[in-house]
Amino acid sequence: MKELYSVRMRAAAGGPHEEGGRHISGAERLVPEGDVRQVVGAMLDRALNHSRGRPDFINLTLEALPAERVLTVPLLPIRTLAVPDLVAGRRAALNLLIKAGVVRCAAERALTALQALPDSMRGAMLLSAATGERLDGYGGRGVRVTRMDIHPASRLAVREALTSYGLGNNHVLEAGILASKVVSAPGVVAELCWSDDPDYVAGYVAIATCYTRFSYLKPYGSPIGGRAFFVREGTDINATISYLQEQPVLVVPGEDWCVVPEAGEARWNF
Ligand code: PML
Ligand code: MG
Repeated sequence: MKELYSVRMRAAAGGPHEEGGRHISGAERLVPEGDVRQVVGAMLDRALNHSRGRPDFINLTLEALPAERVLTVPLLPIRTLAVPDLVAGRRAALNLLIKAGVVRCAAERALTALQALPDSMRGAMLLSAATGERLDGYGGRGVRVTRMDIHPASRLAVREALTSYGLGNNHVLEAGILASKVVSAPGVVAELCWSDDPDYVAGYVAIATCYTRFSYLKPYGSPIGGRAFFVREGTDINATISYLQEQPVLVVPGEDWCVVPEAGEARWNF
């Protein structure tokens, strides 16, 4: 691969994000030149037909990146935990975060902070894994993870694997790619996310070894979702933020990558 293009889209209603517009949709791809035209078209369609509303501001950015700047990181295995409702989902997510090394009060603070958001953020909150204190200075915008994608040679096979488990929607693949980059960032212990799309109630916890989906993490119809990244004490926050926001990353499934078949709560012993 000679060169890759970072293609980024963000859409808002009521003006640009930076002038207080409401976030509608965002997308990230890292593709060879031959795919740029199709990817831009698909992003535009997506921005204009979103369940969060009709945008009146769309920013599309294209940036050529030399292949030698691009890092590869492993795609996390993806498993699903079927939970009966939101309360069970959040309890299981909390327990998994604690198992991963996030201190209970920090995990609880993150859940409270995500629930209390007045509206969705374009990016994520960076929180201390020890205390839950907010560490980034990006306010309502949050830290936006950019310049990542699945390796073009693996996209089709991974999509097919996900589709065979009923996970062929854009949410799972895109979130799996983003989370794989996030947990490869210096100092990041875990990520917690639930969707801002009103009709999508699933969410996940990602740690260094796995992406665990929970079938319910938010109420149906809610347009408020978000992401929290938990960072180890003593981490150089600026280095972490710059990796997340700037380092181009291609995610590659290893030989043992898989979609773990759905498991019941008892099996995972949460
Ligand atoms: C989003 O697409 O809005 C966030 C993704 C949430 C969960 C994705 C999944 O089903 O694994
Ligand atoms: Mg969304």
